[in-house]
Amino acid sequence: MMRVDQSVKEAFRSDGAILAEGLLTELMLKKCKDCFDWSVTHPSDNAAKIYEGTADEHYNDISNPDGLEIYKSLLEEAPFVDFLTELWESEHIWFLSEEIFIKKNGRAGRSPWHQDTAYFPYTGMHLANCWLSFEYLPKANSLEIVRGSHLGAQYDGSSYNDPSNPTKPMWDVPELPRLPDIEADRTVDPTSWDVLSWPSEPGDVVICHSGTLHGGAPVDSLCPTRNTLVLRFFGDDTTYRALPSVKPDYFHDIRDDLTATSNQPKETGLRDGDPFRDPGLLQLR
Ligand SMILES: O=C(O)CCC(=O)C(=O)O
Repeated sequence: MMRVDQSVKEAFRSDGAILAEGLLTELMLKKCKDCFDWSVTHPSDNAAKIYEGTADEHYNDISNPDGLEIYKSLLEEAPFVDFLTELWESEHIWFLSEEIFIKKNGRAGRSPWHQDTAYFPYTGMHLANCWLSFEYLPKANSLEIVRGSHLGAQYDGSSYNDPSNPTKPMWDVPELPRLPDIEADRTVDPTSWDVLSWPSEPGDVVICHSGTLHGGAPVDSLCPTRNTLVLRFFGDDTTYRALPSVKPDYFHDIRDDLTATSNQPKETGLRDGDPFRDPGLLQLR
């Protein structure tokens, strides 16, 4: 396994993203692919075509309750838990859920810039998306991350339903500022945002803090297909932060998927600032 030295820990803490090169052996990558294929052939109620009917249409599924045992077996063998334990120096590690993205035919454009912490009711330093694809991805087709953005403002989410309006607010409440139009800014000045991204080989894993502004990863004629598995984890330094109580303009309410993410403190017992814990979530360490 790649060594998690101080510079890697520091890079994750301050930049909010690292590339774990070669984290997965060929065998482990195959096991990840088997899980991914299971997800493709067993769509959950959350499965959706994002931007359906547009040139940017692509497939997504998240948090399949029937997949928990399958992903649990993978995570007991795969190096993610060991890696994150060292990266965060966290005593405990939990799994939040899996997500898959399929972009194909060289057509689907960018995933909009967003922070996952606008969709999930938690915050803290120990949040990670392990983002891995089963194809070689040039830098131009890889996930992009605004350096250090997990330490900055919490924006509203993207409603993810209009590719021509990527900052369309999901909650539209005064306490959450609308997402900045990062692509418009970059069109005017490509250096306006400090963006990290890496080309990646199968077996490499982009690990980003779930609160970073991240997006991009389009497919095009040079890189026509991307099959991506995202595994989300959290550690000790994670606290509950209630989402707005209004209904989101989003294709489903992620709070419905996870018992701990209910926004009803009287049901979960969780209040803002409480450690984000729930017996229903899979503890891996
Ligand atoms: O792969 C993508 O297109 C988006 C990934 C993403 O937003 C995430 O991992 O949270």
